[in-house]
Amino acid sequence: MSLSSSPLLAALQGHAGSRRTALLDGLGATSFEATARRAHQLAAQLRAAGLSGGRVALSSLPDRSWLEGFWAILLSGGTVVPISPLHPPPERAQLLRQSAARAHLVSAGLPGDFAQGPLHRLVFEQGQLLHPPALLASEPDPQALRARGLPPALLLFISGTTGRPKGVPLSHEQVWASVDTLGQAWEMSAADRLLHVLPLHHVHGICVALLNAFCAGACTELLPRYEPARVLESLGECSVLMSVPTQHKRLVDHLEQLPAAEQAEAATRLRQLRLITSGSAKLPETLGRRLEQLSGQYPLERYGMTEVGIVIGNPLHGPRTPGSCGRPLPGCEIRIVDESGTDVAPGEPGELWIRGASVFSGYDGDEAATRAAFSAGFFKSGDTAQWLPDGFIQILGRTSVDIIKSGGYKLSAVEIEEQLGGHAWVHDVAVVGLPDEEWGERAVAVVIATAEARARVESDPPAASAELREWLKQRVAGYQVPRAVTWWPELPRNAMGKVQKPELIRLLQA
Ligand code: MLC
Ligand code: AMP
Repeated sequence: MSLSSSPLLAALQGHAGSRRTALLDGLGATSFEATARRAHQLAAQLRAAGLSGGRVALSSLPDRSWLEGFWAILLSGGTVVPISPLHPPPERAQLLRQSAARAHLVSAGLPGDFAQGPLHRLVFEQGQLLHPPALLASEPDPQALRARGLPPALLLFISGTTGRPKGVPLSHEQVWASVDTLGQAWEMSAADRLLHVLPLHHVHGICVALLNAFCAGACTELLPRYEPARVLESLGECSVLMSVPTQHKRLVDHLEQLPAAEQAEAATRLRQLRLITSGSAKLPETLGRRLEQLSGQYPLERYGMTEVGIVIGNPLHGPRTPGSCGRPLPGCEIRIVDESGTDVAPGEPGELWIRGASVFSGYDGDEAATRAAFSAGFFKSGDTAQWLPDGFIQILGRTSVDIIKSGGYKLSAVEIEEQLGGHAWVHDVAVVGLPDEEWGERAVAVVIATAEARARVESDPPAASAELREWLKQRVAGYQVPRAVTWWPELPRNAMGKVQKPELIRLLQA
């Protein structure tokens, strides 16, 4: 496939002639026409700098610059590697190294010292590179690039069951399959305005929300951070709101404590929304009902994964099933199987397997992980699920205790343990997820102090916990820092010496 036959680029270009507002953010309103013009201009500058093809890291605040940079990298034949400003410098550096990005495209909206390091840094604003870059030395041969075909559109990083994040490359067709399926299922159109409240380094914020709205010709209002009062202010003019359950909870909590008159006014705004969706984590039915009470609709819950896009969803029209993430979306094949790979009967738990046009082809440079992730052409999700009546599906949990879903972010217990293991006071550590009303699950670290640190830790355990959390925050994004750190003399282990995490979870909840 070539640039000219990319369905994703065609869809981005679809409304390029329109002067209607495409993006609304702290910088003001930007039309589809201006967004396209800036993206093409920036792409020309990237090509002139020798960046035709290859991986380019992109960092921006959640504003229009993000989409301009994304589109420009695609137009120049490259792969976008979103690197979030939420990641502190050491984590950014690690992701940049692992991605093998050739350059780092950084929005001028970020601080001047952002992305300092060995990588070629290109600062841009309004579709222009601010300092014309020197030609990159290692420009790939254009003919070789053509022969290899179009590289992936996106490279996203996710936490896994090992100590290192996995790279998930998604081709132009895979991204488009995901965006297009949802656009149709949710009838997204130029008449819509999406309130965008999600981070732009994951599938939910990028594909489900931003690209979905933009490619449909809808206007997107981007909020810099999630604040319920600010969300309510914007709702009056919006038709679609997409959130993770933690955000829905914050909104409902906020609304329910407002004085009656204000609450009624806020509920009126919520009721103007034609669509409220929920995903990235299980929506508790009680929360869904509270939101329904206020908004007049039970949120449309859908299920997805970085590796597969969104593949299961409740209907836009007709009854939604609380507690279920819906039915397979058009073009997505779902199986729920037992340990031998045999389909289970409705009501029986099994692992959810997925096949479809939006499913990725394999982890970046990790053949072993790729082989382990597929069976009979299906991607093995690692989620346990069951069929309900009428072809609906219910997600029951994860098959691995080492994956924690906190506020919609996937956290790897092993990654966090390895990080914490680098602190001088930590002799041993186990991280587990506990059920939590606000976060869905909250990560808790149980630490055994080294002999040298024991006296200090025992003299003031809360202070020691705070210090360890603060130390970790310098190394990983705040959302990966366990909500609690507790000090124990030992961890429950089996005869082989392996930490018994289910037992640890039981002890922590006792
Ligand atoms: C923030 N914190 C978290 C956290 N988010 N801790 C645990 N889990 C999280 N998810 C920490 C902060 O670092 C801070 O730590 C404290 O909690 C309070 O922060 P806050 O300011 O209240 O949080 P906020 O910045 O408002 O973030 C909350 C949130 C955010 C819900 C808006 O977590 C979020 O954007 N979640 C969405 C994640 C997402 O998009 N996932 C999609 C993956 S794709 P301290 O120590 O300073 O107190 C996918 C596929 C699919 O899953 O199906 O969609
Ligand atoms: P990520 O790797 O960040 O893309 O997260 C994907 C994971 O989010 C899935 O494997 C599920 O565990 C979880 N998830 C997404 N949507 C839902 C949902 N509606 N209900 C339960 N879990 C969900």
